[in-house]
Amino acid sequence: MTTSLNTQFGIKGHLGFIEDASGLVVAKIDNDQGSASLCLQGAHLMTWQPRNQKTPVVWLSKDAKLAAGKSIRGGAPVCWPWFGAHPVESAFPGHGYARTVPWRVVESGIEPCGATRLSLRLVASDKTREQWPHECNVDLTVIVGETLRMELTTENTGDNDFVIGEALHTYFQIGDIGTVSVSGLEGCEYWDKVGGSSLKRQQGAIGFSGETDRVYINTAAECVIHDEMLKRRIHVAKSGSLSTVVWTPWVEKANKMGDLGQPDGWREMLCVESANALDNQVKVAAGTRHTLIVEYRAVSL
Ligand code: TA6
Repeated sequence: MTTSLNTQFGIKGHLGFIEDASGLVVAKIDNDQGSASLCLQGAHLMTWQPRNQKTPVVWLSKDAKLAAGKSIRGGAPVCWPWFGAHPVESAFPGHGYARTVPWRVVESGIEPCGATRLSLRLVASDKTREQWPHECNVDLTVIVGETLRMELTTENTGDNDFVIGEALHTYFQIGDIGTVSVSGLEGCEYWDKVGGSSLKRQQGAIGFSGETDRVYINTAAECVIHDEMLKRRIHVAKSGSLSTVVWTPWVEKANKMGDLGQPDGWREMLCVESANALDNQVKVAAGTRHTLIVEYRAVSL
């Protein structure tokens, strides 16, 4: 499997494919601007570290395991075609099925700036159609360099409009959750999912002292993670997205989840997710396409 992938899409000095012990295929990207890894199942970017950073920018749990049909803890999970629990079918997987099914490589190349480009398409099946009966193409393009750009495109190739929820549910590596803050969402309304669900408005920058699980709505704003310990800022720019989800599980939920790297791996991660969720779900009219784009940049202080 990887031989044909390397023949067709491999790029010397940029991109190669390996088979993991789990049997899943992983794309390894390594160029003079940065490195990344991406599991073809779920088009799941797992790691990213630009050359100008001593510490990875995208976090992957020490407990992360690759297994067929299972989500991977960390990286940038693709949540699609719904965000959170399915609105009707409680048996359907949380955050949709896209991150646990096969995707196939459709293109690779080198950008004019020298970054590595890789594009994948979700492989529809009887199983996926049981959960999502609409004809569509779902593509993810990642561009790995000094910045990380990801483009998630939904093309409605059917005759009927449909509505999706989606997110690039990215885990960022931080020094310690107690010494970071997030700016950019000041004044935005958000659904606070801790202890029920209530609509609130953000006052000032976001600091963390407990479980935080918020869906900020109606915002296209760029966010910045200010990290005192790692002496850097991480810029989270986006387009085609009107929701931003900010999440840290804190200690109790982290211990229940059990896969964030014991004893306190949860302290070194923070999710800032670019999404279209809740009030911001997207109608994709028949014959049209919608793209959610993120671009991450780490700046040392
Ligand atoms: O985006 C935040 C969130 O919805 C949290 O409520 C938590 O469930 C997190 O996603 C992780 O979800 P997962 O399905 O990946 O375990």
